[in-house]
Amino acid sequence: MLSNDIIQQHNEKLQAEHQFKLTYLTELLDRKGIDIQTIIDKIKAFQVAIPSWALGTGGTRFGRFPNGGEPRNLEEKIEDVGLIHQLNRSSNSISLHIPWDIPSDANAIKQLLKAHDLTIDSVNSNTFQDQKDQPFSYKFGSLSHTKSEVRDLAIQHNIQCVEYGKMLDSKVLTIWLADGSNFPGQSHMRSAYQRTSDSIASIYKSMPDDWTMLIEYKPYEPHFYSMVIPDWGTSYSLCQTVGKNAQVLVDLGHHLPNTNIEQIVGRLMHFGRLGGFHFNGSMYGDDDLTTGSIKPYQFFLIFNELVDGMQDPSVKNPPLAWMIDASHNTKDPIEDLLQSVNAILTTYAKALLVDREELTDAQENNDVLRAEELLCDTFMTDVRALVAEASRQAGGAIDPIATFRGAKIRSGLVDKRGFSVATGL
Ligand code: RM4
Ligand code: MN
Ligand code: MN
Repeated sequence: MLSNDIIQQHNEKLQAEHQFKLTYLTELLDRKGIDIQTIIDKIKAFQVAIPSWALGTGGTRFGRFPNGGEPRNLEEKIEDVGLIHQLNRSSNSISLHIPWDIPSDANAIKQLLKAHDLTIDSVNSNTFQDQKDQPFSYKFGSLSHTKSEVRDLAIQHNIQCVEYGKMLDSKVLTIWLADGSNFPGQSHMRSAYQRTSDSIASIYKSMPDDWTMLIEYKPYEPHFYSMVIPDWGTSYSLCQTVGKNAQVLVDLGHHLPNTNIEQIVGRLMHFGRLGGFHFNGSMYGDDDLTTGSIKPYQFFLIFNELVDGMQDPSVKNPPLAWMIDASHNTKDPIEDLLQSVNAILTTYAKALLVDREELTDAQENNDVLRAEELLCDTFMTDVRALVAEASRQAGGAIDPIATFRGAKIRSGLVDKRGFSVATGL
């Protein structure tokens, strides 16, 4: 664990400039009738889960270029997330992928989580790869497979994931299904959907009542002609079929270019079926780049929709599960995650500043320009000092990345762990 003194030492160096920016923002917001501390408190409360599989260097099918010091096991993954949380105070949970993260001693893991002030977020099943000694292959599908023995294997795996989750006090199972087809005629589309729906229903039935099932969608990859769950409509229909504790999960990179994601978010919240979010940045598709790095305005419009839904008492949507789902091919994974969390909080903060009454008024009166300008004005406001202040007040760093670099944390991890490469993709 990082000593808190190091964080404080770095904060002291940055304090004067930080205060200067904060004073300006306090006055700016005050003029608009917004209490800065109310916004800071909301930022402090916003926590984003870190997936265990994002702590190592990601790769493409062409290669992987690790820099060393990657976590070698679940314990070290928890340590890395603990470090991120210590630096930004906004990443208080870790998502697991089974079988990459099977706990060998659940009690010891729970102790470790506690020591790092963390909890387990969701448990994610993996039927997109064959495991060693697996009796049947997922080459032609898992929950949608034509053969019942393969479907049963995949169903049992998901049930097993819930069992691991129970041991560690998780209450969320996330299913991302890689099933699909590569060529026209390969798969009977209606039957594949029906088999998937039946398989998901039997997993759902075995889940405890206080658990949530999140169903993710993705338009292409690993299959390129059709995916069994390609879009939010399919996820939504599966959720409707299985029961009230199933929710749609939106992964930002799982859309074709130019999809209006904010509208999808609005629709799902309206139906009360938006369960969670996987944050990342995307140029073309499932690029898994740093959140907010490519289309920051679109990201703001998505958050604007989320905050609008979260603040509207008529919207009956459950609390959302926030997670980063990114891959770090060229940047240090921890730095990239810190950067992503920062972009998420900054964008959330901006969405909180939108004058909803004024926006509604402009919308109701069809004042297109005023409505758009209102959003633009908020988007252009530099609110980074709010996020820095939220972290500082919570005991974290004013500038988490500068502190991570200044304290030479990565080289310390390389010394300790060597040229290790973490499990993941
Ligand atoms: C998928 C999807 C899932 C993630 C895997 C590793 O594209 O985004 O959420 O679990 O990648
Ligand atoms: Mn995802
Ligand atoms: Mn993905």
